[in-house]
Amino acid sequence: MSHNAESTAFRSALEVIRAVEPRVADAIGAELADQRESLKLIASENYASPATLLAMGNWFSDKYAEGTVGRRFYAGCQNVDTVEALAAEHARELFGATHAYVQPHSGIDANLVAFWAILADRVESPALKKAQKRHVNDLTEEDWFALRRELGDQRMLGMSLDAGGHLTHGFRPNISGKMFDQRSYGTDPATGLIDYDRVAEAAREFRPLILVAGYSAYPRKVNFRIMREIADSVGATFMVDMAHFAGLVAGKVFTGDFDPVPHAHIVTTTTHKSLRGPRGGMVLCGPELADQVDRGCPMVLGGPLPHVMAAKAVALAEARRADFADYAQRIVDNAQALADGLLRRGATLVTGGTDNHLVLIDVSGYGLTGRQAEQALLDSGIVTNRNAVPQDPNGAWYTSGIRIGTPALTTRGLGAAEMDATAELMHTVLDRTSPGTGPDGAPSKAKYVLDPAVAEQVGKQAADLLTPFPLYPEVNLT
Ligand code: DSN
Repeated sequence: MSHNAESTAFRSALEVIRAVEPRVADAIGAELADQRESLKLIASENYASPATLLAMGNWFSDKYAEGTVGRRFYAGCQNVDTVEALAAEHARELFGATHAYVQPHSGIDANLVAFWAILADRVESPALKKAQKRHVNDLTEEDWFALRRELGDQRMLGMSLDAGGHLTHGFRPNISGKMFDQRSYGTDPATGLIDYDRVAEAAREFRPLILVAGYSAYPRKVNFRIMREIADSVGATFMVDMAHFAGLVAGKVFTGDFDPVPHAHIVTTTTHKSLRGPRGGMVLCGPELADQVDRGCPMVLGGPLPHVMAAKAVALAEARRADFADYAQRIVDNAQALADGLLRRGATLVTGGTDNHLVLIDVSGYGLTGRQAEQALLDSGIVTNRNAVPQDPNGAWYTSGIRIGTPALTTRGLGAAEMDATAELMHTVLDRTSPGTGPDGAPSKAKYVLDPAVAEQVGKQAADLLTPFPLYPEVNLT
């Protein structure tokens, strides 16, 4: 049987891997099979192109390249320079940014780079100035205490976790929660929307060094022009984490007040969510912060991953093509079709709908916790994740919400009709699931009851829905 280039590439790669550790080759093949069969609604996941995936599996992985393009701490980085410069150029052009730093390994890393750049730029710290000029051995214990004192009580204002903010915006389980004195802004309890007057009030009271905008579970656009005005009014640096919606910015669905790049002092992102690139992070900024951002490695990052930067260059080149704008628009159209379908069937949605790539269902309307709903949906072949809703009575572990998103299914080619069918399947499962009890008969937030015949039937329908939209149709491993 003759194969196209993609099939040949992946088949050959698996053959080479199988000769060394067949279980790894099997797991890679199984992962493709599982992804092909799942109705994947995880809002932060996507499917990178074969070109992007292949750009990561090569000898760039062998290279150390601390430093920046043309200024490395290792010899022989000329080819790494080529791919890093290309990725940065594509990022600048795509987002209209002055400076792009493409080394961060993840979103957390990108945020750490940004936090440190802002601290180093903004905080009047004689100890920091000294520490940056002198060798560590020349610093006294008193210098170190001063450094911690001077940097240690800086303030950050970000979106609260239950309103859809992210852990890395100053919350306890993340280092940012130890670095900063953090306060949160929530959403209006009646509408679920950001109340910009309340954000301005919180900023006036708290006087943060950094105002952070960005979310992982807020289903609406954010007006970054207003947020910048708020930041300016209190002298804060305005940072946007666009990890979730970078693809919508790249595809020019979010423009004007809703495009963070012209409004923020610094923008961070991951590259693997709606942007559909390899797993990684990135920072965009103006000239004021560029020097500090470029010190990300070794300040907070380990050695750059040149193979991932190569893949970032490929994915960003793809995102600059005209068809990416069409893809980005379809992500939002699909999310709205899914939201409408759920609403019509009686579901409660946080904010009553969506204008981005994600929908947050308040499953307490079905009498369930997020944990029960997530598992019942998974039993039925629908992959989602549970998420807190604003003022969630069930906390961050059990939650009362299910977050769903459309970047992945849109990549497969599903459209509005399939979103309505998906809404029907989800509603059927949620409607037919009831809370279970623990071994002692007491109500449980984790146990649930769902007739296995319903789960099986929905699973079959979910699989049928995917059949006309094969994942990676260009890759045949058999
Ligand atoms: N884990 C990502 C998400 O699912 O939103 C964000 O870090």
